[in-house]
Amino acid sequence: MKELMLGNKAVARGLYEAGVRLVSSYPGTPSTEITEYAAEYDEIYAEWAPNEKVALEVALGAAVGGGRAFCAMKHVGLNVAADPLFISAYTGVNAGLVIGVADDPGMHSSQNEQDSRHYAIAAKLPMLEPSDSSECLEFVKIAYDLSEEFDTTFILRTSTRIAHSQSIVTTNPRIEHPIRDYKKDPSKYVMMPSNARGRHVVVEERLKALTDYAEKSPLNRIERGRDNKLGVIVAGTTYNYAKECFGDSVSYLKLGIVNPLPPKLLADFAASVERVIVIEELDDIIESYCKKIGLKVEGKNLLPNIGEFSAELIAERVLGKKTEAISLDDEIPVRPPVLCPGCPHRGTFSVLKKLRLIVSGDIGCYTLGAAPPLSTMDTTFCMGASVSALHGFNKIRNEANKTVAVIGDSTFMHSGITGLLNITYNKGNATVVIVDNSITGMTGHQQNPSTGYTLKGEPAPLISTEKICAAAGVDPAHIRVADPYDMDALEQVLREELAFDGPSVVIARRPCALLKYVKREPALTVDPEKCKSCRACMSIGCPSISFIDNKAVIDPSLCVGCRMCASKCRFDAIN
Ligand SMILES: Cc1ncc(C[n+]2csc(CCOP(=O)(O)OP(=O)(O)O)c2C)c(N)n1
Repeated sequence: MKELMLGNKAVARGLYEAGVRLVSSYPGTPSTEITEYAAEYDEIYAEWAPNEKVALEVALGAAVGGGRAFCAMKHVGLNVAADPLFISAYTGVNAGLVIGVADDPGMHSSQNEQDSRHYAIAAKLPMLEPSDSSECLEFVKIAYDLSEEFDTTFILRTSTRIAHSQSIVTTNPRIEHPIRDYKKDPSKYVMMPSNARGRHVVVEERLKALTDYAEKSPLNRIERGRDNKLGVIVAGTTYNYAKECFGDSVSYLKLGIVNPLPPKLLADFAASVERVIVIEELDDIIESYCKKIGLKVEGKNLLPNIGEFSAELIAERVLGKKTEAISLDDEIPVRPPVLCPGCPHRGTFSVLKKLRLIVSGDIGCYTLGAAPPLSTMDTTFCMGASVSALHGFNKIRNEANKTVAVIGDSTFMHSGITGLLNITYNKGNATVVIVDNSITGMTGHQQNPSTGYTLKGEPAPLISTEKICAAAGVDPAHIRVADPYDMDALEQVLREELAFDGPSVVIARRPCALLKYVKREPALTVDPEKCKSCRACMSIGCPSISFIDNKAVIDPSLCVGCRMCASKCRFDAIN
């Protein structure tokens, strides 16, 4: 059957057709929907793990146990999963294991621009890169067969454009693969020096065999152009951009296998055209490899290693052609991301701002507390870092009564717990604010260990954040829960815990206003007679409040009646 399909959905369809039995992932844009779509198939056991390292270890265990397994993550997730990633190259798999990693050139929703191909090279693992949804589906199936043939983890690299664009795919029935035999084999699966030495040899030999495969694989193909003046080497998104820019006027070497690269194929292609340009987003990996093997190619002398490409960019940089950008009649106002109306994080950040605290931030919806008018975040590094970095900051500056860490419920489960252990163990003095909106909000409402539901929507044991904090060594008297809508009460609790000389946790708990079960209250209105135009209501940065004719106005289509603005109004004008 033919179907128009999102890249991420096509990857999930590929998992289904390839007979995958287990998917374990941690969400991260733009990879999240792969796992959500995979969970819709009854034949696939799918789960959210608390972080990417756990997810990959679960998938590796399943593959070694004999069932085809998969694990999805965004590029920075691969940093978290790097330890099992590298080791899986040594152990090999048994049943097929594929890791889907989605890069985000242009940083549509990421804290950095990172080229995951470096990981494939460093871990000596094969990596495939599809150019559209159809290839997403097909490459997944091929990856499983090759994973079993070469006994290795495969990485499927996508990017935002591939993950979140739609194109036609042809679907086929699922092919079941019986659970493979598991044989105890410590020399292969117990990675200690004496065994690992032998396995390193296997890794190197396998890489050579994969290179031979890449030389003749149909995943790497040449499309001949009208003449032999220009040849471009492309992979993933850049194939589409180059096609749109050059049509059939140039020759293409389209690489579906981006690691290992095929030296002979590259050399033959380069020899068949007068000029070769490598068109690759982010780093100059293919270009450097070509140069290393003595080929004369161009690439980053013309094209940037920052941001996303487009057909227009390539036309401009390679052909010197300026393309008129399509302009719309209306001017579209800039819409920076903001906390939603009714977001409980708004109450927390209003209080933190009032207390003028130094805030060690983290990654989630609450990172938007850094944006004006709240502007209440000093640092944001990576998931979990708020807690550990605060400990370091406090050890140096000794100002624990002026500093807090802010971390979401999912992020706390992901990697905040170990930071808290570190504080208590090392006799730190720090106040950690867990902004618990009972969901993984940032990536679109995924369940996590603290929400009481699994990925498949089944009830699950509700892991108590309070008990984890207590088990991590925080005195239960200093694990406090407050409602962020009640800003006065939250302020009081925070003041008390900041004054305490020792580790403390404040859980600002209220479910995300967008959760289906959260009742929306009637929209509030402003009495223009009572409004004194003091703009105190604007200080919380709610997008449903604006000023018209110097009076506050509330947009009833946005307001959820949370009353946080009303509690800021000294003139009782909002009701
Ligand atoms: C290592 C890593 N994995 C995944 C992500 C994607 N991501 C960003 S924030 C976040 C979790 C946010 O959930 P939570 O901590 O509950 O805060 P909320 O967004 O609900 O406020 C995720 C999964 C990331 N940035 N880094």
